[in-house]
Amino acid sequence: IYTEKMKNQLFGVPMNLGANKTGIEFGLEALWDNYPDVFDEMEVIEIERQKEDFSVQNLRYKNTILDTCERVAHTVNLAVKDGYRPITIGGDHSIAIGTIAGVAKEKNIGVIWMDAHGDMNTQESTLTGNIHGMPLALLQGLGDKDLCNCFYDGPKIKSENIVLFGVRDLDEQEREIINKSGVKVVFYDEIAQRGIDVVLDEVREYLDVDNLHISFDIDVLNPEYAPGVSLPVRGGFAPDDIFHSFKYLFKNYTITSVDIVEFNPIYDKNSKTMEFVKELTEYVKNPD
Ligand code: 5AB
Ligand code: MN
Ligand code: MN
Ligand code: MN
Repeated sequence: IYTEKMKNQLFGVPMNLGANKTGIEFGLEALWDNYPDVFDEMEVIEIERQKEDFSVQNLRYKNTILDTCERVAHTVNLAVKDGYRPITIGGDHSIAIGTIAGVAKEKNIGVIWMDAHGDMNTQESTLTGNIHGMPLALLQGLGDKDLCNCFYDGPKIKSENIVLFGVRDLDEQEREIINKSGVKVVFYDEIAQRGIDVVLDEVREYLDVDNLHISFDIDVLNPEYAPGVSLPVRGGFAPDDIFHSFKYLFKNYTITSVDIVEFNPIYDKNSKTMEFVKELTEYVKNPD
């Protein structure tokens, strides 16, 4: 399709407040230091700490995350309007509240959320209070009203246009929210059993949109290949599966925008994860 002809614009958001575990905030610097040629023209959207309201329950650092996501949405939105494909490197997954709002204001998009987790908690269901476990719910209008109304009021994505891909760890109440929402869930086990090509073809048939946003959480990989994440879950993809899937998606959709999130260099081993992030970013910048 036309995806290849789009110019890219690379953004970095060193957010870690959605995850409440140290390390993710150092990911961008590590990438920049090690691969200046790949990450050099990245525009960094800084975190500006806001006064938090500690009477608000289960939404840790809500005000700072909301402020950051508003600015991320604005910046990403301008890039889309100018005809670019924004590629946003995290940072924890809360930043997708901003990236997707920024794209969805201009374009009717589907979303493939590649993640070991569901990221569909609300402030009522969460066991941790960490907002990086909530962005996919918020983007559908489920959960905290202020966060739901980031950048513009109302839901950003229709539930029927969302596929959760590679999941292998859901919280109990989160599972109920997911089932009620109607989001399509493709568990990693099913992909392993039935084969990735069969499943990708089914996703293609199900997700009947032209424009697709890929929100990629590195923990969807098997931690053997990508130990550099905050919340590893056993099992999961090998890097080849991911490149194969990206190729398929780039061939079958117009990829409007991509997030690559949750790289935590503190837990990396032999730079495996960092190298993977570099290679995936290179692929997205120059898909074949
Ligand atoms: B990630 C957990 N479900 O809500 C929660 O890494 C984990 O962006 C969320 O996928 C994982 O805190 C968030 C236990
Ligand atoms: Mn995630
Ligand atoms: Mn995850
Ligand atoms: Mn194939």
